[in-house]
Amino acid sequence: MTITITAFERSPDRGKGLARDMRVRWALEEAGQPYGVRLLSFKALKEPAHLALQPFGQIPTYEEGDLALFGSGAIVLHIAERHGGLLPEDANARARAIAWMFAALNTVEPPIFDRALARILERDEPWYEQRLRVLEDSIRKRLGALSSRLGDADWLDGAFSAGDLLMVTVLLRLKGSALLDEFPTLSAYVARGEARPAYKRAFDAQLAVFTAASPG
Ligand code: GTB
Repeated sequence: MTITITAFERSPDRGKGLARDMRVRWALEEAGQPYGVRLLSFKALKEPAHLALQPFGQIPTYEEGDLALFGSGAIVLHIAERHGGLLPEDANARARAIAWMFAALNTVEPPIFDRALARILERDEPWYEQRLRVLEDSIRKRLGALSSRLGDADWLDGAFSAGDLLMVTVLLRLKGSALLDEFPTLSAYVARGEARPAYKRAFDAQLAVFTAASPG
């Protein structure tokens, strides 16, 4: 059955792969599943046809036959459960990989995403610097703990899993920032993720959308 996902027609990140369709594209590439992409304008996101698929009017969504899903974590979990390569066979190892998926989205991503939003939306507020410090301290705590746990392993729990896939996409938002540079173990972890052929295919596919929308 054909898989169709949605993505921004014109991503504000200009093809850096930071929007959340990237993690779905990467999961599909790891699973070896072909997919189509429906590109949406910001206006189309809030129209009834898309709201029926994604109640909050966001990308990404996932359609396959009768199934429609929203929420990048739920979509990646679905892909990982249906296809090989993203979750271990052993039941306990599988549960631990899923725990890392939740940790990426619930524990590590929130302060990183809030910092990104603050840098865009709150820069002119009188309390901006103070808020940034609070957010960066909280990111530092998460990165410190994650870095200690990863140690000198390649991946968070044995073989590469959907937990690593989500964690790397979350950390990528800090790529090139002094914050990530403070944790060389994590910079190297992110680089290992980016070096995976499936990551590269997914990245190139989302970049091609931006390039086609902005020729020259
Ligand atoms: N919980 C949902 C999920 O995981 O799928 C959240 C989805 C979400 O945040 N979607 C964003 C969206 O559709 C795009 S990814 N926003 C439009 C809207 O809410 O109207 C977040 C995002 C947006 C832009 C950049 N960027 O430009 O760098 C990065 C990430």
